[in-house]
Amino acid sequence: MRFFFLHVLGTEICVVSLCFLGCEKGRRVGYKCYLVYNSYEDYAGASRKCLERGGRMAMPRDRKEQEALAEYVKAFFQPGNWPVWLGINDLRSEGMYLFDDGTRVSYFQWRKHFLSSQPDGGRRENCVAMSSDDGDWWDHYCDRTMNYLCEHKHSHSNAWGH
Ligand SMILES: [Ca+2]
Repeated sequence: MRFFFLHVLGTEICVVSLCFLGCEKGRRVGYKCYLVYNSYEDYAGASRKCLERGGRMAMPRDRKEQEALAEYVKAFFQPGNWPVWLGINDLRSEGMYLFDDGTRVSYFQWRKHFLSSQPDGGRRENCVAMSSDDGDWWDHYCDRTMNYLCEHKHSHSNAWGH
């Protein structure tokens, strides 16, 4: 009975803050929580779905966030290897990568390999996905559909940012 009460209380907190969902199921890193959505969307659809759920697309801003996100995604999909949308694109200007909120990307985790270094899609591929096995980034056609990552504010923090 006590457990049930706590569960109901948690649900009420979730409704008020619009952020608890990510932290109950996903991976907390600092002020934010990453959450995999295991359904197929193109980039624009993934962006819309994250906003509808009170979050936004995942935007790993530094090495610490990138490494935590990569570890979470690998554990979620293993032993498979799947691309997962991040909130990063160069739609506005080729080669200038912006997060989905319009801020500049300064930390990158492009795949570097002698056979296929990324990004390699030029003006054709302008949206970025993480591969689930190693966390490396690849540019893709934005209308490709794949699983996606949202980030949610940790409970009780009102603002995005560090
Ligand atoms: Ca591009």
